[in-house]
Amino acid sequence: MDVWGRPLRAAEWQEVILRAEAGEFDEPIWNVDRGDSREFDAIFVGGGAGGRFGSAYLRARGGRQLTIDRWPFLGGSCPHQACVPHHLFSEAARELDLARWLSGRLWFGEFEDKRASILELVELFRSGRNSAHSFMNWQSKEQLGMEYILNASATVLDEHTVEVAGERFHARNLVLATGARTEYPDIPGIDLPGVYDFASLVEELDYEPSRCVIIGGSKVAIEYGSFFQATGCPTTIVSRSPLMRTKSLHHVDEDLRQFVVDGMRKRGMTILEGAHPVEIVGNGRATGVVVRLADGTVETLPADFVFIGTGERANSAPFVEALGVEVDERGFIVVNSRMQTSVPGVYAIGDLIGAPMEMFKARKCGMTAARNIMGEPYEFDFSEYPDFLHSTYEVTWVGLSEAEARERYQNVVVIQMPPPGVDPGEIPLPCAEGSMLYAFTHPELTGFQKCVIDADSRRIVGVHHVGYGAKDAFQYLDYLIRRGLTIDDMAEMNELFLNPEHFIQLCRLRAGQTQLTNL
Ligand code: KPC
Ligand code: COM
Repeated sequence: MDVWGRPLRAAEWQEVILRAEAGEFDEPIWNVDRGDSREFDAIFVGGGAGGRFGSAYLRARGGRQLTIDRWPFLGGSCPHQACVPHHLFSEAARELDLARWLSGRLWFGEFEDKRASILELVELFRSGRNSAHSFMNWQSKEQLGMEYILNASATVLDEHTVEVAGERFHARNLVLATGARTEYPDIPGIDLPGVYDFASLVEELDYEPSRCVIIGGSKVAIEYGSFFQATGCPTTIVSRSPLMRTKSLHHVDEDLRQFVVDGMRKRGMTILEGAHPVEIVGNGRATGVVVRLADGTVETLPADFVFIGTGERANSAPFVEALGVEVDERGFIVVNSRMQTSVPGVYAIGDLIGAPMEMFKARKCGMTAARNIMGEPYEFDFSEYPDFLHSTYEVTWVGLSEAEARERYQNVVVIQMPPPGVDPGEIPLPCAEGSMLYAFTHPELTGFQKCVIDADSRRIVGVHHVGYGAKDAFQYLDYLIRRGLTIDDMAEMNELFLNPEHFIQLCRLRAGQTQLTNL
């Protein structure tokens, strides 16, 4: 199907994508300017967030790109299997949490967890996701002027040549952007029906789970587990390391961690830390997971639904084979700060180069590759970044944890809510829009926040938040902290009361001090 020069409306795209997904046609969707004889500056293999943003940026810089994706849409796993469903499920978890705690009070009905269905929400997502897909195609074509080939796999032949449906395309550079997938642990029974990861969950779930065991303690494990539990599906997390204390999550403050993990337990989840999965048992479908607990005893946890949250590995094998690009032990492609691989002219971006598997990194890697390809030396260092996850809360943090700050600075001051030593059940703080109903009914559920300050320089070195509505602020706090934000700058900001993080006003209460003290 050739769409070049033919504007398609979003609704028409939806139709095309639905038909392609239903297997009604398997030819490529060609959006290539056959009349343009210029060489491509880059071919992006993979049109997810990294490939799409890199392509758009390169095009905006006056370059010529070609983006190829095996799916019939651009945007990749984000709108299809990853970020978008995760946020839908996390919002549901948060709504369900409120409905449970306030069951039978105010205008809330008696909470019936039979009405909260994992399957129904998965189906809601599955039937609605195409609207995001079609928008990606429309925007990329009509507004961003990108050239692309969809619904077709690309075979890399050498560092300048890619083959699609028997046709060869040449470019000055290649940008590899094929992402990652769940790494399944090697344990017996892992192939049984009833074992899912975040991708197969949205593609394949066809029954209502009634008891869940999650293997692994990643962000995905915490986020999906909190959702399953909130629907009334009793959920157990089996994790080797303590939750949120893994190498892949840095700068997690211990008090924040405890608030989050205690909160999950308070909502009925079982969290087995230091536990190892031994085997998934079942006949026809999983019926349980055998685990070795921290104390060495072996137990079978019943489950008709097993969810893998152990982390991801790269989709890099074809590139190793075709180009010999250097990879690390999990198959992630090794790049420098310009996204250049070990093979000249070949770049790699996004999840394919490893953690963090976050949107800002994917998109900015794409931009970084594009700028370098277009002749502008540009580096991207993503060793420090604002981070977040969901339980039934939004959990956000940036900068140093309190413990890290104390190792680095002699004179650390902490501003915290609830203040240390105050029983969270005794004061309804922090509270703000999003937690007001808890503040007046369940004060201990309102959240947690901490601001860490180097008292000598007066600079804010870390901020940590559990609650609702503050995530957005952390994008800007990251920027400000990099530029030396102090407690005095914070005291001058104009808060929009009741602001979800109380950092501005709490800093103002102390900023008058020459010698800063805790609050
Ligand atoms: C609702 C309520 O109790 C006021 S919240 C005041 C928080 S702060 O300004 O951060 O001390
Ligand atoms: C967002 C996908 S769902 S992308 O980053 O805009 O390509």
